[in-house]
This record gives sequence, C-alpha cells and structure tokens, in this order.
Amino acid sequence: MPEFSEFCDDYAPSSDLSSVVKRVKVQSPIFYNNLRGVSIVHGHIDSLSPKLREFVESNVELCRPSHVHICDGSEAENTKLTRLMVSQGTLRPLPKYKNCWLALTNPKDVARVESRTFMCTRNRSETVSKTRAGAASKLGNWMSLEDMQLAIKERFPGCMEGHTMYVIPFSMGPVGSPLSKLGVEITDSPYVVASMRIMTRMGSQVLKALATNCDFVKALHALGRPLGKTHENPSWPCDPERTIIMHNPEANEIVSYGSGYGGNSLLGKKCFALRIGSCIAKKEGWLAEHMLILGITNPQGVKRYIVAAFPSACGKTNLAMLQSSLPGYKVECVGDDIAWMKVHPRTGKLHAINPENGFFGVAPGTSTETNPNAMKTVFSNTVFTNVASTSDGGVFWEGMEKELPPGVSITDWHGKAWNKSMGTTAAHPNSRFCSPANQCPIMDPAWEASEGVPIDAILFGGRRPAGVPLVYEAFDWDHGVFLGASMRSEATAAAEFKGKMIMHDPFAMRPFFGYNFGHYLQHWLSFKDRPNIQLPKIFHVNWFRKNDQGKFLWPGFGDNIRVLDWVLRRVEGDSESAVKTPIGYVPAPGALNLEGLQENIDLQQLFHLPKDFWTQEVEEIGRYFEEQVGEDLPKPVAAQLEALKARVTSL
Ligand code: SAT
Ligand code: MN
Repeated sequence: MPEFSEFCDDYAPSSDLSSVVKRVKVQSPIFYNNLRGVSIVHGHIDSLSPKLREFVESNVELCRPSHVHICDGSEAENTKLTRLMVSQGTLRPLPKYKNCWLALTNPKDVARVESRTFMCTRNRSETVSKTRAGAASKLGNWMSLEDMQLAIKERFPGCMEGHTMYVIPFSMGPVGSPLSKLGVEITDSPYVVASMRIMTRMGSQVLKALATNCDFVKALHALGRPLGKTHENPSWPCDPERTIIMHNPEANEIVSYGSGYGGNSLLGKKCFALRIGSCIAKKEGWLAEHMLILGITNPQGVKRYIVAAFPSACGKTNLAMLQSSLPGYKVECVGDDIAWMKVHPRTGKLHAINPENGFFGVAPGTSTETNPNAMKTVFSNTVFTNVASTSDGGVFWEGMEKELPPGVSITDWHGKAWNKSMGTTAAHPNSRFCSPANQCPIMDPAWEASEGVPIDAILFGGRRPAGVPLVYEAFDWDHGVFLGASMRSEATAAAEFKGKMIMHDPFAMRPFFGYNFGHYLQHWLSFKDRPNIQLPKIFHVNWFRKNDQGKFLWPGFGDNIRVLDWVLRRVEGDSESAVKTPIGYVPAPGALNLEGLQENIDLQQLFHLPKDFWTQEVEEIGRYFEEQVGEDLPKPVAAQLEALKARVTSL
C-alpha cells in the first residue's frame, strides 16, 4: 500500500455522507478487492487515496450496487461501455459517421430542472440575498444541510441495487494547471461516464494526480430506479417526480438524483465548475463564470482574448467558433461555456482557462451557415442526445435542412417517423451534441495553457428583441459590474421555462450562482482594488434586436466580428471610435466596419435608445434589485442605478 499520509496532511474522515451511513472499516487485504461482497469489476480499490477510498466505500454502503467500476478513461473501457449501452438500448449507432451515437431520453428528462436545484448551507443568507419579505428568491434555491441529508436518506439507500457503480476521477482544467481542480463523480449511468470522458479530463492521469492531492470535489449521481417500480422507458431510467440536485459548498460536495440529462448529471459542468466553483473562487479570490473564451488576431497580427457571458442557448458556442466575415481577422476558440479567471501575479491581467474538455452544445440552429466550425467538429466521436435521425444513418435537427441528402427519411427524437407537415420539431429544442474540444478546427494553440490566456475585454449579452442596442461600452469597472447585474434575456429551452418571457439573468449566472448574489457583486467590485490590476474593459452586446416587423436588425454569426473589431479598437485606446450616450459608449458614426455586408443595416434603429423603453428598464432593474437583492445590494451598484436613472431623463 502506498503511504498516502505523506502527501495528504489534510486527510480526515469526512463528516458528510458518513453521517447517514455507517463507515466501512478496512479490515483485511481481501477487502481491498471486495467491498462487502461487491466485486470491483474494473480498477483497483487499493490504488485509491484513503479519502477517495472512503468516499467510494461509504457510497457502496449507501447505494448497494452489485459491482464497482473505477474508470481509467481508456479507449478499451469506452468501447466496452458503448457496447453495453447499445445492448441496453440507451445508445444507437450512427453508421454515417465515425464513432457517433444517439441517445433518446425519457421525454420527461430533457433539460436542467432549476426548481429542484439547491445550494445547501448552514444559513440561508449564505445562499440567497435578503429578499423583500414574501418575495421568493429567483437567484438560487436554498436548503438546510439537515434537509439535504434527509433528501439523501429518502432516495439513495439501495438505489443502485443490481447495477454497476462507476467511479469517475476527473479534472476541471488541464491536469496540473494551477487553475485546475480535481473531482470524483460516482454514478450508475454509463452515459454519464461516456459524456464525462468527453467533457472533462478523466481517468488514470487524474487518479494519479489524486494520489498526491487529497483535495477533490465529491459528486454523487444516481439515475433513480425506484425499487419495485417498472420503468416505462428502461433504456433511459430516471425518476422525474423525485429529481433533486444539491450542492454543499462547505464540504465541496454535489449530490444529484433522478435525472440522466446534461447539467443535472454531468456534474463537472454547472454543478462543479459554476456553483461549487464560484464558492471556491470567492474564497480563493478568483472568478468562476458562465463565459466563452476566444482569441482574435487582427489584420496587423495583434492577438487578444475576450470572454463573453450569455445565458444558456443564446449563441455562446456560435460566437466561440466564429468564422470571420471580415478579411484578415482570425478567431480561435478556447472555450464555449465556462471560464475560470485568476489575476496573474506577473501581468496583473485576468487569465482564463476553460475548465472543460468538450462541447455540450445546442444542436438545433447549428449549420454550415451559422457555425461551420461546429459542423466540422461534431461528426466524429460524438454522443448526440435527443436529435432526430435519418434513414442513411445520420442525424438531423432544425437548421440542417440544406445538409439533408435527397430521399432520406427522418425519425424524430421520440423515435417516430417524422415530416415537416406534422407541425412538431424533429429534434428537441434543447437537443445536444457532446464532442471533444480538440476536434474543433479552430482551437486556440493556447487553449490548454496551464497559466490560461490574458483577457482584455468582457462581453455581457442576451436576447433582447427591443430597446437594447447592438453594442455599448461601460464607462468604468463599477458601471460594467452594474451591466452584468442588470442583464436580462428571453427564456430559452435550456431549462424548464416555457414561452418567450424576458427574464433577469445577471451575469448569465441566474441558475448557477453558488452563493448570495449581493456577495457575488461585492466580489466582482473588489477586483478594482487589487494591487497592479489591469482590468479588462466591459461591454454589452445584443445580436437579437428586431424591427417592428419582427425581423432581426443585425445579421449576427460571422458578422459579429464587426462588433468584436470595434471592441478591440476600444481596448487599444482608440478614443475617436466612440461617442457617449446615457447608457454607455457606442460606436461613433462610421466606426463600425460594415464593409462588404450584403444587406443594408439600419444603424439608426439598431442603436436607437427609446426614452420610454429605458425609463421602464431602469424601473424594472430597480424593482428587481429591491426584491431580489435587498439590503445585500452593494452601494456602488445602487449608485450606478441612480446615475443611469438620472442620465436617461436626458434621452
Ligand atoms: O444542460 S446544461 O446545463 O449542461 C447546458 C446549459 O444549460 O448551458
Ligand atoms: Mn451554459
């Protein structure tokens, strides 16, 4: 046995799950290969550090699986699991492509379930702000630690009986980077294993790293197969009525039950990298954000990196893989969903890493026209979920009409024959591709750089059909933080919401805050006071403004480079290119490069600031802050609102 105590001086038996289960005592060498008669079918229990071993043992005791499989992330393991899933009906082969698979979920398990997602802390005030009496918090659901234990007790005992428990060691960020963090997810879903292998660095290298680093986030996931209940859909077990996703930031622990879908079950993504991540970041003085990261090289050869926060399903992946319509510009992708940013001790700049290793992108709307680089990424080594399939062994979704070979027939995401006249969509609006990042032809050479990439600009944005101009720039850091705080966007299919209501989504983090939003704002503001800091400039963008006829005023996609070009010129200090308005700086007449655009752009409408709209917007933001943040709203943010209110009177 290796001597782990040499490395792991913080090792102590955890108080979390072991309070609901009796700790298993290691007694004899035979036990190392056998947990209470549960056979280890893959991997070696005695290769685990004591803390990890205890995590596995206590969950074996709780969930009572028949087998334990410690994942090594190898090709052979993946092939075996894929075969298993095909035999169980969870995956179907897509012979048109190389190593691509289709999963069709239970129709009740198709998106993140925000109403059943909780942060669990001692005091409610750690999680949610002091909301106005009676107002429900829309910025996070709180649960006590006692209720969390109760919820576990009600769901987990014996929940893996007859099934295999997989132990997934994973790293968020390149293994060994000072910005990365380790995690271990326990799950009974081979689909989760296959997806985590794409979305994170997973397997033996991480197990090795875990042997010398005791610090890991513990994630427990079970599909939920209520005992004695027969499943309507055995190829996609889940327990939608009792689904729950809980986070305990004090213990760095995530527990998820009842859903096999994306953000509910791939626990490295939203649960770890954003919710638990933002808590760790606050403690350690950095930022964990719902942001894409991209690099842009201009025609003069100057390269800069930017990050952008848009809510789920608002085009982060498209922007991250942008193919420039302006000659001479090159965009390269670092990440499409999450950025971890730390102040670099030498440069004083925020340096960002993408903690993920793959893309879990929305399929519908992705096409050669909207995102050619995604189309070059997703047709090998990909797990598709809830897209439609074609009679030639391929996939189809809304937006792929032009790529469909003649004569092929379509089967929709329910597995039923489909044609357009039926009035339904072939693919679920939140259907996804899960693809390795390194297949993207424009991955940035520094995308796995251990020290991250230096950030020069932060973009906030959302879907705003009315009132909000294409782009504007914050006056300073505090104003920029206010822009993030007051973000709003039309609802998308990424969660359970229906309809097209405009929702507040501060920093695009509304479903992902790990702690009190007032404290989060304070944390953002505090970066201004760091010694030698070189803060990025902050902008707000809106590709989605429409005219009175409901037509988009801006072509978007590849033409968004024109906005990035202006942003970069502002970063370089080009003062001629902007004019001041009551809401921020906008491009001066002629400053936005529209050369070569096919259509006529109505710049007048695109940048118009209607007084009644902005008066209402200010009122609505004020109402929201009062209701949702209350006393926790930092004074500088309240002052920004007052200043905006005064400025819009002059519109
Ligand atoms: O379902 S996920 O949370 O993984 C994707 C998203 O909402 O952005
Ligand atoms: Mn996202």
